[in-house]
Amino acid sequence: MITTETIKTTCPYCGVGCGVDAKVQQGNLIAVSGSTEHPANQGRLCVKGSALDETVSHQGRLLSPKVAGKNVDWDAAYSHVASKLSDIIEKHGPDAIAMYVSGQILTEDYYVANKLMKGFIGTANLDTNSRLCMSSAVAAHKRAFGSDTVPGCYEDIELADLVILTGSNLAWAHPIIYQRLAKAKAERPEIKIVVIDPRKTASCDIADLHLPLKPGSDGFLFNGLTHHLIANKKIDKTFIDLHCEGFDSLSESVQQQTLVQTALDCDVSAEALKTLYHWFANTECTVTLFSQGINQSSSGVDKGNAIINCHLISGKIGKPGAAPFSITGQPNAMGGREAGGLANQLAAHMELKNPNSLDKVKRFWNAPNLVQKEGLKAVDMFDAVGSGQIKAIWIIATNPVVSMPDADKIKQALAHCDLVIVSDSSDSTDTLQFADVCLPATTWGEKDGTTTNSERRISRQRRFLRPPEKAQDDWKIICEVAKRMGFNDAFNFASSADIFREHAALSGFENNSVNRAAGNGERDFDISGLAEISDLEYQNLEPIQWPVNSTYPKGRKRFFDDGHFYTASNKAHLITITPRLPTYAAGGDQLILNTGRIRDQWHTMTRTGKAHRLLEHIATPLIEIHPETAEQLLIKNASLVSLKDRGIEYIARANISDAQRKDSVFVPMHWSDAFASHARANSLVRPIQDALSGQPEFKHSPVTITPLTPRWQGVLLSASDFVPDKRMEWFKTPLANCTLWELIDLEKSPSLTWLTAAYPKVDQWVHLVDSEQQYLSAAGFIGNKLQVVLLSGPALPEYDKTWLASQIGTECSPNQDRLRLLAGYPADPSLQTGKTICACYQIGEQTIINALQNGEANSVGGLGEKLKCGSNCGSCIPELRTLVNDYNPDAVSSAVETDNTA
Ligand SMILES: Nc1nc2c(c(=O)[nH]1)N[C@H]1C(S)=C(S)[C@@H](COP(=O)(O)OP(=O)(O)OC[C@H]3O[C@@H](n4cnc5c(=O)[nH]c(N)nc54)[C@H](O)[C@@H]3O)O[C@H]1N2
Ligand SMILES: Nc1nc2c(c(=O)[nH]1)N[C@H]1C(S)=C(S)[C@@H](COP(=O)(O)OP(=O)(O)OC[C@H]3O[C@@H](n4cnc5c(=O)[nH]c(N)nc54)[C@H](O)[C@@H]3O)O[C@H]1N2
Ligand code: SF4
Ligand SMILES: [Mo]
Repeated sequence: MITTETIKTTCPYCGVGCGVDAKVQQGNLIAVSGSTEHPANQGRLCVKGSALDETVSHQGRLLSPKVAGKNVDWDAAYSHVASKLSDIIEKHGPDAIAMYVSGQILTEDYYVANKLMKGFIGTANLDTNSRLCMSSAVAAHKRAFGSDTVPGCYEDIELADLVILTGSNLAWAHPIIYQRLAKAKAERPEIKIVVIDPRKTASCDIADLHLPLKPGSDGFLFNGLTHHLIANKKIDKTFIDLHCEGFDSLSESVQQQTLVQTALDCDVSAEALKTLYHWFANTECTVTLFSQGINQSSSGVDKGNAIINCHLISGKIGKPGAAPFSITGQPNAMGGREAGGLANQLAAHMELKNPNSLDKVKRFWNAPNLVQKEGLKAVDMFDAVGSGQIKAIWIIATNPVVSMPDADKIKQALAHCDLVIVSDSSDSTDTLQFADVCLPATTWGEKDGTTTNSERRISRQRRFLRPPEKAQDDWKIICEVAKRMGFNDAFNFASSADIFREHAALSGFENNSVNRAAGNGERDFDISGLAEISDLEYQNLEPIQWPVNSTYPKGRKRFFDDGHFYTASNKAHLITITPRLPTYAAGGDQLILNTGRIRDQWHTMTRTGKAHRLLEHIATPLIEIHPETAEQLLIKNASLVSLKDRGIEYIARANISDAQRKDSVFVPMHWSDAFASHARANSLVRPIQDALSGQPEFKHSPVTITPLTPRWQGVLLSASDFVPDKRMEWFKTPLANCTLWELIDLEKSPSLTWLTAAYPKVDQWVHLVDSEQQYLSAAGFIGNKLQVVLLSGPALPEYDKTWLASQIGTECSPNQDRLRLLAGYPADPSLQTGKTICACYQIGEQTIINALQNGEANSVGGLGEKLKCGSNCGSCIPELRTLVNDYNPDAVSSAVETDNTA
C-alpha cells in the first residue's frame, strides 16, 4: 500500500517564514500546502511557496565534492580544505581567511561557522549576505534600543489602524504578510495604508495614499514627521520622560524640517505629506514597515533611526498594533543575527567590542583563539580578497558574483584568490565558476534545523527527502573541516539538535538581570528555555517567538511593552540624524538605477529558475522606465535598451510605465550570466556603502540609458542544448519541455547555415527566408519529432508561446502542416491563451480577457469562480484587477478584494 506522510516544515524563501505541509509519498514530494496551524501564514502560501515541489529535483544539483575540477571523495575534500586553510593561517595569520555566508543557511549551520571562525581560527572575517540586506536595520536597532530587537509581531500589522510601508514592496516581497494586511483592510476598510516608494508598486493596490518621493529622501520625510509631531504636541511626553533619552537635541535638530521644506526635499506634494503626518499624529495604532528602500542606502542606518524616533516620541511601540517594523528578507536573516553571523558581532547578541562578552564567550566555548576585533564587512572583505590580503574565502549559500555590488570586480577578486571554496546545492551558479573547491550541500527538504522569521519566531525546517548521494549538510561540512584543523572537541556535534542546544545555552549564559526590569536579562536574545530539550522535543518543536526563558517559557509577542530597553540607562536613545540624499543624483543624461525584486523570482534564480510556472509572470529581464523619459530617448515598449556606467553595459527590454519617476529606472536584481548575456544588474551598481553599517546602496546608482537598434531578433525554442553565437545578446527561459531563447544580433542577420550548424543531429528542416534575408523562420526535426523552431526578423516576432512550446517534442510528419509552426500560432484561434497571469492554475491573459468580454465574470472573485485564477496564492490579484478594470467597464472591483481561499 502506498502511504502518504505529511511533514511540517518551513518555507525556504522569504522572512515571512510560512509553515509548509509537505506531502511525501515513497520518498518523493508530491504536494505542498500552507500549514493551517502555523501562526505566520495560517494556511496560505504565495506563488513561490506553492511552487516548491517544482524545485526539488536533483537536476542541476552539485553532486560530488570537487577539487580543481576533479571529483573527489568527501574525506579528500575535507582534508584538502583543512590543510590548505591551516597552511595559510600559519603563513599569513588567521585574518588571511574569510568566510562569506548567508541568511539562507540554518541557525545550526550559522552557529558552527561562527564558532569556527571567531572562536577557533581566530578571525572575525565572517560576514554574511545579510550585510546586503539587514545590516542597516540592525545598526539602527542597536543605536535606538541598545539591542538588535524587532519589537512587534505580525498580528500588530492587522491590529494597526495605520500601516505605512516605506521602501517595501510587500505585495511581491512578503506576499503572505501583504495578504494578511489586505484581508484586515477588507474587514476594516477604515484602516489606512500608505506606501512611500519612488515607484508605484503592486503594494499600492490597497493603499489609500502613495508618496512617490525623490529617491533616497526618506530621512527628510521622517524628520519632517518628527517636527510635525513636536510642533503639534502629538508626542507622548510621559513615555519620553520615563523611557527615552536625547529628546532635546532631536527636537532642536528638526526645527528647519517644516512641511513646506520637506515637500521640497522629498519632491512630493505638501498636501499628501500633510495627510500622512496628520494620520500618523492621530493614530495610536500605527505600524511602519521598512525594508530595502530604507536599508540599502548610504544613509540607511540614519533612515532607520529617523523612523524609530517617530515611534518612540509618540509612544507607538511595544503596544498591540504599534511598532516600527523592520521586515527581514531571507528565511533566516534573524537566525544569522542571533548566532552572530555579521563581522561586527560576536555571538548570541553579544558584541565584539564588549570585553565582558568576550570573556563570557571565551569561557563558554573554551575557545583558544577568540577574536578580539571586528572583521571585514562584505564589500571590504571582497576588496581584501582582490588585493590579496585575504588568501582564502569560503562562500556558503550565496552567489556574490551576482548579488554583490560592482559584481565584475567580485569576479576579478575571486579569479585572483589563492583558494576559493564554494558550498552550494546548485551546480551552475555564476560564483561556482571561480571555485577551486566545490562542496555539494543539501538544501530545503533535505536538511534539518531551525530558522527565525521577521517576528522572532523560530520554526523547524525538517528533512523529508533523500539528498543526492553525496550532498552533505552545511553544519556537517564545517564541523568535519574544523575537526581536521585540530578542533575536535568543540565540533563533535552528533546532530543539528545538539548544536541547537549549545546555541540556546549560550544565549542564556550569564545573561542575568542586574539593573534590569523584572524578566529582562542583560541581553534580549535568550532561548535558554530550549537549552535542554531532547532530540524528540527538538524534532517536534512548535513555532515559538523568542525570548524563551523562565520569564517567557512560551515566548514573547512584544518587546518594550514594559518600557525597558537594553541600553546602559535602560532608556531608548532618540538619535539625531542629518538627512542626506544618495551619493549620486539624477541630472544631465544620468538617471538613478533602482534595483529590487519581482514577484516570482528568488534572488539569483538558482532555485526559482527551475520552476517553469515561476517564469511565466516575467520571463526576461527588463528596464522599467517612465513614458516621458522613453519618449525623449525614442525608446519604445519592449524595445532593446542599454544601461551603462563605468564602461559596463546592461541590456534588457524596456517596460514603459508611469509607475516610474522620470528620474529613475528600475531593474530586477535576479538575472545572472546563466540566464542572460548582459543582465547582471550588479555589474552596474556602484559599491557605495553606509559608513555605519557597511550596507551597499543598491537602490541609487547612476546610469546612462541608450536605445539599441538590433539588426536581427529571434525566438528559438529548443528541446536540446543550444549555445548562442558569441556575437549575440540573449535571454534564456527554461520551459517545461524545452528552453526558450530570445536572440539578438546588433549587426547582422544570421543565415540558415548558422542554425543548422548548431543542430548537427537534426535531419530535416523546413524554413522560410525572404529575398533580402532579413526574416528567417525554421523548424528542425529528428525523424518526425520537432526539435527546434526559430522565428526571426528585424523585430521580435509575435507568436503564441504556450502553443508553440507545446509542439516541441511532438511528431509532425512532412505531410502534416509543418509550415504552421513557422506562423507561430495555432490554426484554431480559440486555442490561444496569451501570457500567463495566474501561475498557479496556468491561466493566460487572453482566456481572462475572453471571460470578461463574454460577461462570464465581472470581478476578481468572479474570475476566480469561473477560471480559478487568483484563488490559490493570490499573487496575481493586482493584475486580475487591472484586467477587470480594463476589459469590463461595469467592473465590480473593490479596492480590497483578497483571495478567496485564505
Ligand atoms: N519575490 C521575492 N520576494 C523576496 C525576495 C526575492 O528575491 N523575491 N527576497 C527577499 C529578501 S532577501 C529581501 S531583503 C526582501 C526585500 O523586500 P523589499 O525591500 O520589499 O524589496 P525590494 O524590491 O528590494 O525593494 C523595495 C522597494 O524599495 C523601493 N525604493 C527604492 N528606493 C527607495 C527610496 O529611496 N525610498 C523608499 N521609501 N523606497 C525606495 C523600491 O522601488 C522597491 O519597490 O524580499 C524578500 N522577498
Ligand atoms: N542590485 C541588487 N542587489 C542585491 C539586492 C538588491 O535589492 N539589489 N538585494 C541584496 C539582498 S537583500 C540579498 S539577501 C542578496 C541575496 O543574494 P544571494 O545570497 O547571492 O542570492 P541567492 O540566489 O539566494 O543565493 C543563495 C545560494 O545558495 C544556494 N543554496 C540554496 N540552499 C542552500 C543550502 O542549504 N546550502 C548551501 N550551501 N547552498 C544553498 C543557492 O543555490 C544559491 O546559489 O542579494 C543582494 N543583492
Ligand atoms: S510569503 Fe511566500 S516565499 Fe515568503 S515564506 Fe511565505 S510562502 Fe514562502
Ligand atoms: Mo535580503
